[in-house]
Amino acid sequence: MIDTQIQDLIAGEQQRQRDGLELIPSENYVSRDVLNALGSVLTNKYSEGYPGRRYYGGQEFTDQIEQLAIDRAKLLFGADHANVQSHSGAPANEAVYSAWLEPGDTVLAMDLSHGGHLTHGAAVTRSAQLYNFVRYKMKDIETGEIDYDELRTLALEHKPKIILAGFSAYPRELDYERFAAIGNEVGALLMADMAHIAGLIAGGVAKNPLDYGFHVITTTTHKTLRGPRGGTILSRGVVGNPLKAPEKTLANIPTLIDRAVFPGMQGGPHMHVIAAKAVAFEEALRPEFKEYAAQIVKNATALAAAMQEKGFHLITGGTSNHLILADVYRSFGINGKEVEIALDKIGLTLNANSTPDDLLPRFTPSGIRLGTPAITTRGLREEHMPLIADWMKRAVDVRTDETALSRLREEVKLFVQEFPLPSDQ
Ligand code: DSN
Repeated sequence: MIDTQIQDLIAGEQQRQRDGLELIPSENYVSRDVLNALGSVLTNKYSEGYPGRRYYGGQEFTDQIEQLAIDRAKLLFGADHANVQSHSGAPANEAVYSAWLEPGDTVLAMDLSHGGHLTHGAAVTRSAQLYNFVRYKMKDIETGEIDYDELRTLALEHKPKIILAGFSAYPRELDYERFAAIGNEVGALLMADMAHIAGLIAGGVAKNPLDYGFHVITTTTHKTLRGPRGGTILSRGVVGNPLKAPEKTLANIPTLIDRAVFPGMQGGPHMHVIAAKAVAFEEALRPEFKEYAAQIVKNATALAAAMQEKGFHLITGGTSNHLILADVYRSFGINGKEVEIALDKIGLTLNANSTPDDLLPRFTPSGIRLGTPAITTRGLREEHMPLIADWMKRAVDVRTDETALSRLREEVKLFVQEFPLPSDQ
């Protein structure tokens, strides 16, 4: 590389990834094949439209690549249709809103501090200016059970056009049948944002909302699914010609979504990313991905138990998926940002996170959020989880002592050398 400034910074990030343990639950380490597709000449190509229906010439190979990505995504999630052009999770959610809603329509979605996502109607988003978001919550944060009675009452009162299940900070499984029964009662489109758990669904260790009557699922491809940074929208319905506007019916959802993505929101698809998605979908179809997904959950369960032994108070009392939320303010009287900073110094990366109805400010909230997808990719197993919980607690205890933190950092660095990144293997 001639641009040594950028080369050195990339090398620095690579070394940071090697020397630490990535505990942010939405991150992962991709394979060398995914990286190769991302760094390919496909980045040079414009391909507006969809396979077989493009506005530019020279699509002999790109058509085949996008069709492979579509076919593999459909197979992986048992969907009738896949749109693999969505640039990421936030635009995927916006595309579904714009495919189905008129301005002013209502969406019933999970409250942000109870685990929902910014794009599920936070006031700062563009969607919240266009549509009316009503929020449901957990009934009991000690168990994580959603208040389904409240959800039904809200649905009957507000008649939402979309009921949205899904989250970015919720450690339990949802009862999709309850959602579907309520959605069908009020005639709402059932949408699940499964960005966090897509890999668990693909690996057969989490329920697939499409099996329970949901119409649409949105996802990112870079979290548990272990692909490139990007989005995908899966749906049930009849796949029509995306160049012609269909009637707004549930059956036409696939075509409505395709039109909402292009030409509704996006221009040329990022074909190098679509190729990398195809690679990741193929990897996720392999039998060993099932073992990977199961190990993510085993590791999270073991880490949650080990953290509880060290005095961390866990929201919902534990985890059923890849993700753990701890109330460190309640546990140790310090905010999540202080813990995030102390752990960063020893090479454990996670993020401060609001707890349900948190009284502390969003930037210095009461909680931390962590998970096991990336460390599982690296080869860590249940027996290593007590070590991580121990480092976490020791870093909290010595958080103002830079020398003690440096010693812990050396311990972490030595340990991780046994677990190379997939791109180094
Ligand atoms: N930023 C992602 C996460 O960390 O959950 C969601 O968009």
